[in-house]
Amino acid sequence: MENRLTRVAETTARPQVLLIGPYDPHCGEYTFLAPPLGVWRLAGVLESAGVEAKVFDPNCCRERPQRALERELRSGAWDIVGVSTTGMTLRFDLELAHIVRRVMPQVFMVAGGMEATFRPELMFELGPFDLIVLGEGERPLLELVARLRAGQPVGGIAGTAERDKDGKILSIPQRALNRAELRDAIHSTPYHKMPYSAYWDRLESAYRIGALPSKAAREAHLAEIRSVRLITLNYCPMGCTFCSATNFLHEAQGSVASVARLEADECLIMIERIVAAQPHVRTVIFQDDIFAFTRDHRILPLCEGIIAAKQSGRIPAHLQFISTNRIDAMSAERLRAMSRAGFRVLGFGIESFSKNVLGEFNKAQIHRHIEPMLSAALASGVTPFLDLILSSPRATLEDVGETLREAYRWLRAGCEIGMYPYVIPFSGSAFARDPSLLPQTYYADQRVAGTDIVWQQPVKMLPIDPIVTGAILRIESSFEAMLGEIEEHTAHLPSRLRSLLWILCSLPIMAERGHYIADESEVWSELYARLPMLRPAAPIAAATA
Ligand code: B12
Ligand code: SF4
Repeated sequence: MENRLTRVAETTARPQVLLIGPYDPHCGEYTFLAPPLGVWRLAGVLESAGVEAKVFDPNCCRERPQRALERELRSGAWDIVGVSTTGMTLRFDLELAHIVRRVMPQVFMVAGGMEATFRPELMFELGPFDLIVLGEGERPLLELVARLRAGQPVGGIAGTAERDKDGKILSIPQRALNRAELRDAIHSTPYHKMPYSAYWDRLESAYRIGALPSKAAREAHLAEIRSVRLITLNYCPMGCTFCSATNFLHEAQGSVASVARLEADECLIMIERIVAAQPHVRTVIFQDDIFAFTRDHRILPLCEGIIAAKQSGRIPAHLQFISTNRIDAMSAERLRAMSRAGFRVLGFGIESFSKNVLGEFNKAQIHRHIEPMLSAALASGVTPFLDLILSSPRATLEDVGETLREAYRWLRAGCEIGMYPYVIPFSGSAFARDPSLLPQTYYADQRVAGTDIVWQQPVKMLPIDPIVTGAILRIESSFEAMLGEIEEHTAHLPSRLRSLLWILCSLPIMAERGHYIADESEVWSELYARLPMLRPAAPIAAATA
């Protein structure tokens, strides 16, 4: 095969780049999907540099994404096709990559994103790529395009991994974008082109909005659905042991990267741009891994700025906000300011109510802040959204029970909760790199449709204690069976209801082992209260394992 990397590229005055977002055929099922921000930001940056760049979004096509992609490929004279990857979507991302190679055998193909950064060798092994981009794609892509324009060879670019003719992989680090570069990249995001309304339409019909009982409930759902995502931070330095995002920029740089983020006035400029580009937006979601730090000089001026912008009519008074936060960075003063500015939901990566498990996750310091800050948030009219992981490699059954009991308590108090049964060993996380946890890692055979490629991907990290693992797996299979039944009767089940279902399914299994979590009939009533259409069909198979 001709090596497209070392070949001297033909001079291309105006290179055309097609960027494909991560592909999840089950989109909308687990979470609110949205246009893929990473590739849209890259497209914006390329366009600002005079490059023709287009995003292909496989999660939002009118026809089968495979067919739509073929059509897109044949409709342009593409010089570079880039494929975005995440661990969860890799087999689907690869399916699209192989379609690209079949339709355009000569096109220069690049992979980027989370999974490509942490596993460049796997990308070369499973995918038809010429080059892997490590970390932020802006600089490497601009350099690649510059080389194409100048007719120069495309090897040796900082922030890429390439394979030599003997198959050896050479990774060339790049430093993370600095504050000014990050700001310019975020400012280039073409919000006016992003098909948010297509996503909203789909989500609204998935949630059968019109069928909701009261106008207030409908409005609440619409506010959540008609949201636009904004990222103002490059990464989170917290170093949680299960998290890959925290190591993403270090991996690409080969050393510890510096944190960079927008200032309060720059955030306001972006909010105004979003409102101008997507006038029907009801909620802006700050998708930063961590929105407020413990020593944070931005949060109060930003809230003041939002309030002033609302008063002067620069942004709509009804605009709401959601952000993901460190619970140990919250204070009564900050919560009040955020509530006044229109922050309606605050996400907190609590992960566990057990101090032992939090220690294992490298976030023991948040434990003492959970109770007072959740109470304060609820008191100030903000809904906390908690992400929880029921088990950890070293969890005991008592740890699992504590998290389930507390989750139920906080759900009833008004929190929203997203629950996952076990740690997913994402490439790049400290857990996934810990050899002592290899025996706890379970793999699944993954197949790439349309090819005969099969590989084993780590999908679960289960507790060392076999009794805990047994319980967690039984809870999981009971949950899946019940969810299947319930979703036959009703529309998509949002995470707040899924959490109740997890709790319900855990009751008999935990009780068998001497752990009381909650009263079963009471949990059913909570579920009916949130899903009235379920009542006539009850009892859906009892919560037995
Ligand atoms: C926002 C977000 C979401 C949103 C929206 C996603 C979207 N459509 O934009 C929602 C809520 C829908 C979501 C869902 C999920 N997410 Co999410 N999400 C994020 C989050 C917080 C930010 C992503 C983002 O927009 N970053 C900002 C952009 C600018 O960065 P970027 O995408 O990384 O892109 C840059 C580079 O990666 C690179 N790049 C990216 N693609 C490409 C392609 C090419 C060709 C090139 C050259 C470069 C390149 O250049 C870009 C610009 O610098 C990340 C955490 C994080 N910090 O990244 C998790 C994260 C990506 N999500 C994750 C997960 C697990 C999920 C879910 C599976 C959760 C679930 N259990 O349901 C689902 C999967 C949905 C799906 N189909 O992909 C994991 C992925 C882990 C992994 N290693 O694979 C992450 C890393 C969080 C974590 N550490 O656990 N997510
Ligand atoms: S706080 Fe969130 S983003 Fe930061 S390291 Fe922990 S899990 Fe990752």
